[in-house]
Amino acid sequence: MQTQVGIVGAGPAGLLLSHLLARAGVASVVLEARSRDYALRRVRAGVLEQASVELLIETGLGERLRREALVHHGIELRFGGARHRIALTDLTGRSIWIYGQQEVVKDLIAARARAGGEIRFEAEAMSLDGIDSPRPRIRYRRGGEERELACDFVAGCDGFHGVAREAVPPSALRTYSREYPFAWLGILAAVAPSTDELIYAAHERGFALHSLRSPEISRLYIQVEPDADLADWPDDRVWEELRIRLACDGWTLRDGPVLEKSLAPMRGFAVEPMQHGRLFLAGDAAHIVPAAGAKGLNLAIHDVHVLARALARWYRTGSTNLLDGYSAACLPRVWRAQAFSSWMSSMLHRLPGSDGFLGRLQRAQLEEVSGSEAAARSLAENYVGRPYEREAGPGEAPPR
Ligand code: FAS
Ligand code: PHB
Repeated sequence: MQTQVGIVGAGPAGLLLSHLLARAGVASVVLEARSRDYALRRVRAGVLEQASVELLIETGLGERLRREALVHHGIELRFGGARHRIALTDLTGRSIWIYGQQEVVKDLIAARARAGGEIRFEAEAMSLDGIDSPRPRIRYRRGGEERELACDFVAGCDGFHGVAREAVPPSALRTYSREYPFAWLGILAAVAPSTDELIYAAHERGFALHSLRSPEISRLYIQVEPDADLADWPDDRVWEELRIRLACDGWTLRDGPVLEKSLAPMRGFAVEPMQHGRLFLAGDAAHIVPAAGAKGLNLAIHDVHVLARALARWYRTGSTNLLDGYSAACLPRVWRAQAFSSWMSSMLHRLPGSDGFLGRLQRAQLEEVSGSEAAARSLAENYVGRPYEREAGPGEAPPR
């Protein structure tokens, strides 16, 4: 089988890349190891930066997002039993949108289907060959058969545990990683959220986050040990821990049936460069950030925005300048998100030393960001995300 761009992974990165390429008249085939049902049901991100939403709306993916997403203009930091609002929009003029990653994936799969796009589910990529040649090939297994997809370029959008990154000779990649000494236990619950804005709580028993998906569905997280076992966390224990860590006067946490429960290790990871020969890595295949900054999905969207424009330029003009500059165009945003997510994680989580000197530093940091407009604005600017560096392409809106 052949195509122009072979895409490994039907997560938000791979699907959005296929969509953006199709809009530029570039053909692609997406290979996804898991089933369509799995891709549609996997619960992950929930916060979209303004630039992510603008790109989705601008490229024809806004119909349901506009109708169902919740626009938020602030978040709350909760510590010492008190509430501290960070007025995101007042401080930056920009907002965030609450719209589940599942919904983004659902919209993308529907849009690809409407456009006759090719997504092959239950097609696991086994290896990439010839990524240093003008005609790389993806060997994959589907229906018990070995098959091959030949293409001009390969986009590795197969997440942290994918095969694409492994195809790059280790000598050609620098890897940066950091394991955080905690994990997140997340639940999706069929109960109306007990808050109108996200609550990030720092508590002596550990971090907690009250997020949401809709007026009927809540999404909540607690910090647990890196080696925690879900079997030790029955629903009522999770709710009890959430009640304690989110407690403050005049506020009550509503609980309800738990629809989904999962554990996520927290790590920081990045590779440089994000490309090798005709292989380009995007999203979690190239970088992982701890979830406290709500940046992972947003970085994936920015990566494929840059990559789609670079590939479209190559097919239109033969110029490789944007392709050659792909990593340089993505890495500053990646490292800014790493720094912000690390800072949020260190300020809000219970860490070794939080009973001592470090704990006092964490509290001073929380008081600084809640008491100083300049510090609050810095948090807000990073949280809502900066506008994209953009050039006006044919038929595109002028730069913001
Ligand atoms: P993904 O991992 O989503 O997709 C990769 C796809 O590749 C998968 O479907 C996989 O099955 C497929 N694949 C893997 N190997 C393959 C192979 N060999 N062949 C074919 N297919 C293969 N980010 C935010 O911005 N905001 C948040 O609020 C947020 N919350 C999060 C909460 C949790 C608990 C977690 C774990 C992450 C969160 N993130 C958040 C980050 C998350 O959204 C990721 O950044 C996002 O899923 C990245 O998307 P992709 O790069 O497309 O990778
Ligand atoms: C979520 O809604 O899943 C979510 C929100 C904010 C985060 C992480 C996850 O920082």
